[in-house]
Amino acid sequence: MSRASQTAIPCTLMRGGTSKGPFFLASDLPADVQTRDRVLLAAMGSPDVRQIDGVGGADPLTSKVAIISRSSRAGIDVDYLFAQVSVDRPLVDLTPTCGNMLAGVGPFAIERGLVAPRDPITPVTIHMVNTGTVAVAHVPTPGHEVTYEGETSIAGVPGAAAAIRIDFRDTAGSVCGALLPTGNALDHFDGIDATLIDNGMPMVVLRASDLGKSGHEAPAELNSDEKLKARLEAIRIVAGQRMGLGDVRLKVVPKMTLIAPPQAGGHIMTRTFTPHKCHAAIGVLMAVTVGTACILPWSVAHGIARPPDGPVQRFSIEHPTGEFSVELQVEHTNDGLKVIRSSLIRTARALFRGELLVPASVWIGKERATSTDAVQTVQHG
Ligand code: NQM
Repeated sequence: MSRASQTAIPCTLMRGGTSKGPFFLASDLPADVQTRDRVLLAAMGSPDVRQIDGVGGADPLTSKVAIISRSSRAGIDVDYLFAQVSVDRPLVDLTPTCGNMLAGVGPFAIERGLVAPRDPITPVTIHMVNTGTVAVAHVPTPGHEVTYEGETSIAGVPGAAAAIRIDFRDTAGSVCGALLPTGNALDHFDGIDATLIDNGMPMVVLRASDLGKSGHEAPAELNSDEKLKARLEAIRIVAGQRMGLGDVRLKVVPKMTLIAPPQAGGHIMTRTFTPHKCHAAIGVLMAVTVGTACILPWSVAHGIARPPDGPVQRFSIEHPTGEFSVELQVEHTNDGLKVIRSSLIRTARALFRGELLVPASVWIGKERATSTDAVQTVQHG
């Protein structure tokens, strides 16, 4: 009797913004969470610094998974669950969402038949399961077909592609429950000022100069500075507790950002850690959150950031490979400043469609009697 030694799972490998990873329909993965996470680890080849036995790219930015399903929520098209698969540990972190992988969700949902395409743009309303927040991605679909070709370049990705505008609403307190989880715009750790903030991503914003850095260093230089990384991690662990995130040693939040005065026409310079490695650019919701910190009166960015004026602020965040522009629509309320909408541009591209194979010893698979997707039925016994 034959027994298939691998289970085939329908999958699209996508670049979303400056991240990359497999996109799955939730219905194609195990319903049981532990089995699902074992499957994700096996799919990516984790834990292993090279991820040689899977499709992970041996970097946190390319060890990400998007799990998509049709939403049963009113006014929402699809649910997007993000999984950060650790490269070198048997760990899957569902705490934050990822705004870069989010850029691939709209095209994937349309191409997999979850959302009917319009002409020339299809708005896809996405519930980000990890944080309970909502984004609307405007996907170019001329002639009712997703197009990836276009003229838009984003820092950190060579070439140009079709622009996907993403609007966020209500991102304040996405994980921590409040924009300023400690109630303060400025906290202090061992003589260092910090702003602990969550406008879509829990983050600790620090002045680079307080850590003896210019904020203009190359990521490789910061990544090899073990003393700096140990100091950042010590701050992160205490900050995580204060932000209500509990013991964050195994979590990928809060992320850490060093800020410095801009030097290329932007409004702030950043070096962001995700959280243990310096990002080649900056994450999407990280950019929204850092931009928000920069316009808050009396945050750690006071006197460093040069925010524009007006109710709609186009905030340009400099990072190691260029800049990231975020449009922030702000309102001053009795409780302080409120960001009511943030918008930005990303690009995405489907890179590969097929079946991702995981050892049957990890998951034997299942029959999908009602699904019309191409499936390979695993032979039992
Ligand atoms: O902040 C990096 C990325 C991210 C997260 C990371 C992100 C976001 O650049 O929304 O996109 O935290 O690993 O993809």
